Amino acid sequence: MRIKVINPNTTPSMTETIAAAARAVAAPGTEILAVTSATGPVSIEGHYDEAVSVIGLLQEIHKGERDGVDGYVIACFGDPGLLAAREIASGPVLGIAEAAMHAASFLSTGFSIITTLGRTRIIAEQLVRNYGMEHHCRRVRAIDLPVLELENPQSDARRMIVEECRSAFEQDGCGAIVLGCAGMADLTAALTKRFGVPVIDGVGAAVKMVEALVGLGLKTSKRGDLAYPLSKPFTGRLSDMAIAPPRDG
Ligand code: 2AL
Repeated sequence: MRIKVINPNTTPSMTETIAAAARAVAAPGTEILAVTSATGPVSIEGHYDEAVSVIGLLQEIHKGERDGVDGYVIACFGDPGLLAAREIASGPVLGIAEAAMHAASFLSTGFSIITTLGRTRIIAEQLVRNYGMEHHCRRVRAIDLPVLELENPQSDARRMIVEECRSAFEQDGCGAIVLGCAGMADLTAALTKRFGVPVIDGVGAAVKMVEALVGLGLKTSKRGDLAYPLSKPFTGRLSDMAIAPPRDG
């Protein structure tokens, strides 16, 4: 099967981190197509970044549908554009935040999330509520570091994440850690070994869950609000994103 993993920010080095995490867990018969959005912010750190990033993300889903991709992963912890992506995809589309939180809820009675900036912490708290995870998530924590600092070998990101994990175990009573940024995917193995608890990277979790759903023969429901968008003209710069009318027969 072919799973398209989309980094909705425009930083190719982060896509490499994401691709490595996806390929490390993919089954032998799974091909990972890892792509970087062609348009949008270099990192996604707020509502505005998310909103603008969704256009590039949806363009990649459109391409994926033309290429016959089996399923998708949105590799940004805000899960930007998740429901819009599901409207235009036939196969499953999973966000890394929802995949990681669901995985963590299977493995512990309470998890803490460690994300980048204070403002993305607030967005992650909203996701916790949207996904009905209030009873599973003990706390969302931030290291107060911009997303692209995770890509900077000179930054103190690793040490800060290790310290934040330690505080989470001491103060939150959590049994698992969810890494709250796609750019943290390469830390999973080292943190798991260091702390001896499940440390969940959403990229890997989402790839395995898409594999499972596709393996079960399941697709995105086209009944109700996830039905394909209505055909209508789009005007202005995004006119090519209009949905073509269904063909007869
Ligand atoms: C992210 C992420 O995963 N990629 C990005 O650009 N911003 N999310 C985050 N919470 O830091």
